[in-house]
Amino acid sequence: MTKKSFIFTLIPLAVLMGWSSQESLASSQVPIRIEAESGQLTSPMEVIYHDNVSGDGYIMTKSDKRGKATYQFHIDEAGVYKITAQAYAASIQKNSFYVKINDKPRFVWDVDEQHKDFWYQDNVNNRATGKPEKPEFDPYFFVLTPGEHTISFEGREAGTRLDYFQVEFVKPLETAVVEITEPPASSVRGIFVNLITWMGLGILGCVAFFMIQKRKNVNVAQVGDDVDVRLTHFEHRVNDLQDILLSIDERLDRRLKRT
Ligand SMILES: [Ca+2]
Ligand SMILES: [Ca+2]
Repeated sequence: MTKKSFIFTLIPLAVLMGWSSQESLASSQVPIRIEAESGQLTSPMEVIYHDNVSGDGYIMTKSDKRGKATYQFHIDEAGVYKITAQAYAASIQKNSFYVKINDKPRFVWDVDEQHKDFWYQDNVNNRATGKPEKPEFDPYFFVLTPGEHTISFEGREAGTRLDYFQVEFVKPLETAVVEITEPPASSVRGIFVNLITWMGLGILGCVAFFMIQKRKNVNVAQVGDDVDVRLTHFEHRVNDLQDILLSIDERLDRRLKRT
């Protein structure tokens, strides 16, 4: 793997691991705000018009795991981004969407159910291996390159409402690469700890190897001793048998002489 590909492998990995560094937005980076009702909708995701929401409309699906709203947006600068959204969760059974960014696998966004029954702006999270009340990645950070991008909100729990969302710049990609690929000073200590750990394991391995070899030698000696003992017993029995045969022979001789 080349250094470059290694770096670009690390970036999404770090993002998936929930890299959670928070920095203020650069002044040149204005969040891209998109009204939910402006998307390309697939039924039963639908627009509900209401005076008290942004743009006088929001979206929701009336059937679980059905319907979709898709949006395109343009990014000028490569970087790490997140999404904030104005959403409404009526209950814990009505507080989630599937979110899909470009061609990445879709993930579950759990709207904070603690703020149910009123509109609430929060970071879009990614439940992943977490729980609805404690998503694994919150906020969910991801990398975008300059150009056109697609995001879709798919129906998961009917009744979950989305008024608008914002794609927000977090930090430049170069900064993320440097931070991810250049270990901080504290990591040097980690390297030494790992080195000592591996040396310790190596020593333990050598000790275990020599103990096994020694045990093998002991086993050979024990087998040898055992063979010697058995040979001795065998010799004794042969001698006994020989004595018996000689005894029989003598008796026969004596009998024959009598006859
Ligand atoms: Ca839920
Ligand atoms: Ca709206």
